[in-house]
Amino acid sequence: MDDVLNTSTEKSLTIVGAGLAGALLATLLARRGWRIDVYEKRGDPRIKGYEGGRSINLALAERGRNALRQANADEPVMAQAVMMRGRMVHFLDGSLQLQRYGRDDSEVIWSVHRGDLNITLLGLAERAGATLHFDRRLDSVDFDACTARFHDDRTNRSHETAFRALVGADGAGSALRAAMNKRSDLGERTEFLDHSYKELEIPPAADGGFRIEPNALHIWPRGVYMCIALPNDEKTFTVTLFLPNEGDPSFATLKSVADARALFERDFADALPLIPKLEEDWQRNPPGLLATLYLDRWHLDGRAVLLGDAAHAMVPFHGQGMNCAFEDCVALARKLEAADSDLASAFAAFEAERKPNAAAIQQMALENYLEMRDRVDDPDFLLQRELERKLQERHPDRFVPHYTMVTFMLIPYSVALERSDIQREILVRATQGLDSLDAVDWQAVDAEVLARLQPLQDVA
Ligand code: FAD
Ligand code: 8RB
Repeated sequence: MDDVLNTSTEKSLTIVGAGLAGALLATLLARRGWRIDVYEKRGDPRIKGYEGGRSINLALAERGRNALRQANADEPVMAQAVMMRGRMVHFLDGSLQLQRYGRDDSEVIWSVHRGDLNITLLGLAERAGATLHFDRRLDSVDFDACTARFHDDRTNRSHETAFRALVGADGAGSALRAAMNKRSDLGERTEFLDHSYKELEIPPAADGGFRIEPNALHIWPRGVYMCIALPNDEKTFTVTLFLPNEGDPSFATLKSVADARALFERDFADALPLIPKLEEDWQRNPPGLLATLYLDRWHLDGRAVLLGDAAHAMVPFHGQGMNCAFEDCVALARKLEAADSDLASAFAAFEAERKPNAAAIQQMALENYLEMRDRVDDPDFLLQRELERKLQERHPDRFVPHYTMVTFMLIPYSVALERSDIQREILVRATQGLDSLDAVDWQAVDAEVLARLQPLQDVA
């Protein structure tokens, strides 16, 4: 055995997965005096370079930044982040429209490089005192003996380790979840979306600059499908095409790269000349699957708990998977502090707090796909957005736009969902049959806001 823990009450935990949540949680807990071991199946990205080496970026929003601040990670991460002020909508005729996410540049999201972010967090975790074990893939768990077996895929050797409790931060395909399920049914259910995605790249311009507006999240909404592009600090953009699996056009009908090129010529004409390696990019990977993972239970008494994608993988359309995983880390660290040494009650309290919120953002992520691909160029939708802004001005403490509650505030996702549903009803009713805000019945709308939306207090 690699090492043996001699007490069962010591503040110690074994984290599986040194991805985004695993590295952040290790930092938060090690700083509070916990003995933390982290096991990661891949090699150390600080030595080998991040897997794949391609620029894959993520949108970081306020929930994620708030968690990073608690680990003193916000500053190093923000140093390389690219600001995205809003959606840059690319219409079929080539015209553009920037739809701001917030009121001003204090309400923006940030594009960050996944590899750099992970490397920053690993450095902080180590400096805080956590021990990182790379090339250690969780293989099996003996929950009676409290030992876990890890495999080194390079040497093909196994290593057994004793643990007090395991935290599963090992992503959507979690091996810990599989081990827990064997022991006791977690009520797992995966719902695949009938759409998948392909990643493509826009390289820098000839002069080394960005080829399109850097400070935006670009969207090419095309009804049933769409493309998006996020900027990287090395002046590239990662483009993602989201497309149905079946029907026309779909991944099933795009049988060759020539078919893919033809689709881009027809539907994404302004993007096509920006993607010189369309063919190579297209052929590199099969389409990526998109799914929502639901579990009835996230923990096995005081011996194991899941968080992040391992507990609640979601579709990407709200850009909140990482942000939510980071929020999980803060919540779990708090519950562990509060419950002192009683891990079972800390895990139970964590699950009780986070499960409804995870379910809420999972639902909102599914809903935002329709908005992004089909609504952002719709006159009714744009009028509702205009009214949303007006009502925010009229009732700043009560009427807060949906996107703002999810992206720029720390209120529970479940509260954001509940209030968004009410607000959508108000917006739809008040603009029904109108093509401008001139004829809005302000008295009626104001009365409905006052009656149905209590003042909102942010937890921040
Ligand atoms: P991960 O970051 O996936 O980390 C899991 C870690 O566990 C990995 O390091 C993995 O190697 C390791 N591991 C796996 N199995 C084992 C094992 N058996 N033993 C040991 N280690 C193991 N979210 C956003 O908020 N905004 C975005 O814009 C955004 N964009 C995304 C773009 C893409 C292309 C993808 C795929 C996801 C995106 N997400 C985004 C979602 C986000 O990446 C995830 O929600 C987030 O990474 C979850 O963190 P995690 O730590 O739970 O899992
Ligand atoms: N996973 C994002 C948003 C919301 C943007 C808006 C949407 C790509 C895979 Cl699809 C998507 C958003 O409403 O205007 N904020 O951040 C990130 C998104 O996709 C990421 C890059 C992505 N995630 C598998 C692919």
